[in-house]
Amino acid sequence: MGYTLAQKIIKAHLVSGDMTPGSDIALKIDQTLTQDATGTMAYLEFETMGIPRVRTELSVAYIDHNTLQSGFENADDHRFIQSMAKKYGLYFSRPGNGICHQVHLERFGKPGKTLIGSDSHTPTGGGIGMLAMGAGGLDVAVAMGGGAYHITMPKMYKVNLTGKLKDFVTAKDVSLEILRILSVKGGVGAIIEWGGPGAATLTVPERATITNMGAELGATTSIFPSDEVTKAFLEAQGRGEDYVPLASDPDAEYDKVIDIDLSKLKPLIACPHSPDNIVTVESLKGTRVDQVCIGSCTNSSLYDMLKVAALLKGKTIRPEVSLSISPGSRQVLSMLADCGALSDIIASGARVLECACGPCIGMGFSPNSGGVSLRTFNRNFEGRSGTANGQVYLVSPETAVAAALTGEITDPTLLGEMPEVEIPEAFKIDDSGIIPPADPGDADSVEILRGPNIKPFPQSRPQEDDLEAELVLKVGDNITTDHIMPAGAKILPYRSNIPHLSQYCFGVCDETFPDRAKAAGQSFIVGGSNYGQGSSREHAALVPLYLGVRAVITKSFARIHVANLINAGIMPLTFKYPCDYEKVNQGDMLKLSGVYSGMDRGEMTLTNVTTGENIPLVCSFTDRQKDILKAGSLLAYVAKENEDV
Ligand code: MIC
Ligand code: SF4
Repeated sequence: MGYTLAQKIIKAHLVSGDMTPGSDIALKIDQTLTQDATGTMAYLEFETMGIPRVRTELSVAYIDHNTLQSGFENADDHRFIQSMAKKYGLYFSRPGNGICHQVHLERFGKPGKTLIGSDSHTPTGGGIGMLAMGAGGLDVAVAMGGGAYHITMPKMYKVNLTGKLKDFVTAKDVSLEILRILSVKGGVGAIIEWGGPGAATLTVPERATITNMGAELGATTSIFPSDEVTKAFLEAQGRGEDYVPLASDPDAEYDKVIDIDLSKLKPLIACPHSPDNIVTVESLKGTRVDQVCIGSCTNSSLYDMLKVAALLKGKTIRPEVSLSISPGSRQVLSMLADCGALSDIIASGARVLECACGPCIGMGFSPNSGGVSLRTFNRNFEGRSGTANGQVYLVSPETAVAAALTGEITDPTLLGEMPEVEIPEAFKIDDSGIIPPADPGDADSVEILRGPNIKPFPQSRPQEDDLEAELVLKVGDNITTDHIMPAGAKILPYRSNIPHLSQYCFGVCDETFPDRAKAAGQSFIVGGSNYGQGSSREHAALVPLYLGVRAVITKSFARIHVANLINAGIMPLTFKYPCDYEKVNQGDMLKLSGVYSGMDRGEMTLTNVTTGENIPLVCSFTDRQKDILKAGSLLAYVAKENEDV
C-alpha cells in the first residue's frame, strides 16, 4: 500500500512511534513560528530551558495580534520578543509586516517541511505542501530547543475536488462547504488532504484559505500537493529553489473520501456563533448589515484584495455600513498601492487598517450593539468581536463587498460580471520588515528587555493519587478557548500576566467562576463534547491552573487544548458513557481515587460524593503524557529529563 502525502512527510520526520492511527508519534520539526499573543509566554518558557540558540532550521517570531498599543504592555512585549529573537537566533517580523501565516507562506514556507506554530491557523502552510500544525506555546518552545513534537498519529481523509469554481464562488465557500459537511468536530484526529483534478484549478492563496480553515474542523492539519501551481507561486516569490514536487502515491488509502464538485458550489455564509452554522447567502438575502470586515489570515492575500478592489472600483459603500480592509502583509499592501488598487479601495469609503489580525481577534473595530458584521475571517464565536451581542457571519471577500455596497446580505453573483483580476508574475520582494538574529558570537551581549507586565507563570503541581474537589463549573458542548480565556483589545495585553488574565476566565459563560474557583482552592470543570475547540492559546490551560483547576472531565476534547492541559499538568478525562454527563451538577463534590493506576489502566472511577453515585471515566494517556502529569507539567518533565541525561 502506498503512502498519502502527509504520511510521506511524517515518515521522513519520524523520531519515534509507529504510524498506526491513534499511536503516539514524535516528529522532528524543521520550522517554528510564534505570534505575539502567544509568543511572550512561549519565549519565557523557552528561556527556562537554558538552551543558548534555537535548534530548528528556521524559527520566526511575528508581531501581528497585539498591535493596538493603548498602554505600555503590548509595546513592552514586542521589545521583549524582539530581544529574545535577536539573542536566541530567530527572525523577527516587525509589527506592520503582516499576519504570521500570510508572511510565512510568502517568505518562508517550504513544501515537505514540518512547521509548528503557537497559533491554530498554522496549517495555512499546507497550501504549499508543508505539514504545518498549530500547537501550544510550550510545545513550540520545546521544538525550538530541538525537541520532537508529539501528536497522535492521525487518520487520513481525502477531499477529491472536481470541476472549477464559478465566478463569485470562492475558496472560502469551499471551506464553508466542508464545514457544512463535517462540522466543527468532523476533522478531529485526522489530516485532510485536498486533491483531485479540481485542485489544479486553485491558486496557492486559494489553497491556503482552505488549509487555514481546516483549523475550524478540528483537524490536525490540512494539506495540498506541491505541484506546478506551487512552483509558480514560489518562483513569483523569488524562491523557486524551495520547490519540491510532492504528491500521494496512487494506491494510498484513506479513512474517508469526500467528493466536492467545485462547479456546483454556491456562495455560502456561516451564521452566528459557529463556523459550521452554514446556509446559502441567497437564503439570508435582505438581512441588514452594519459592518463588513475584509482580511485575516484566511482572506488577505493579494489575490483576494485585488478582487475586492476591482469590485469596489468606481463605487461607494452604503452610508450605514462601516467597511474595514486589512491586507495580510506589507507585500500585499505595497503591491496594492503600486498598481492603484489601494486608491480604488480608499475611494469606495473603506477604512484601511494595518496589516495585522485586527478585528479578527477583537483588536479594534468591534461592531455596534447587536450589530450584524459580515467578516471574511475564520471564527465567529460569541463575544470574540469584542461586542458581546454582536452578530458575526463568515463570508468570502466577494460576498463581503456585495454587502458593503448594498447594506444587506446579498448574493454576490448579483453584482454583475466578475472583473478580470491579473496576478502579477513576480511579487514585490522587500524583506526589510524581517530582522535577522544576531550572529552567534554576538548573542551573549544581547540584553533581554523585560517590562513590568511580565509576571511569573503559575506553578504546577504533580498529580496526586487521590483528588477530592468541587465541580465549580459545568458547561455544554463546543466550548471554545475564546469562552475559557477570552481575547480582545482589553485582555490580550495581559498574556504574560496570568494573575490579571484570571479575572476574565470563562467570563462569557459565568462571571463568578474566577472567584468561586479561587475560593474552592482546587476544583474540577465538566464540559460536553469538543471542549477547547478553536485557538491554540495555552492561556486557556495556564489560567485554569492558576485558579486551582486540577482536572477537566468532558464528553470529548479538541486536539490542541487537550495537549495544553496535559502540558500545564491538568488532567483531561472523558466520560466512558457520554450520558453520564447528566450525573454531575455544578457545586457537587467529586472524588477521583487511584489516579496513578487509573492512568495506566486507562480507566478511573469518579465518585459523586454529593449523590453517592460512581461514574466510569476513560483516558488514553501515552507514557510520556503520564510522566508529564506525574511531574506536574511539561516544563517540569523536560527539566527532569535534562537532569537524568
Ligand atoms: C485566534 O485566531 O483565536 C488566535 C488569536 O490567533 C489564537 C491564538 C491566540 O489566542 O493567541 C489561535 O488561533 O491559536
Ligand atoms: Fe490572527 Fe485571526 Fe488569523 Fe488568529 S485567525 S491568526 S487572530 S487573523
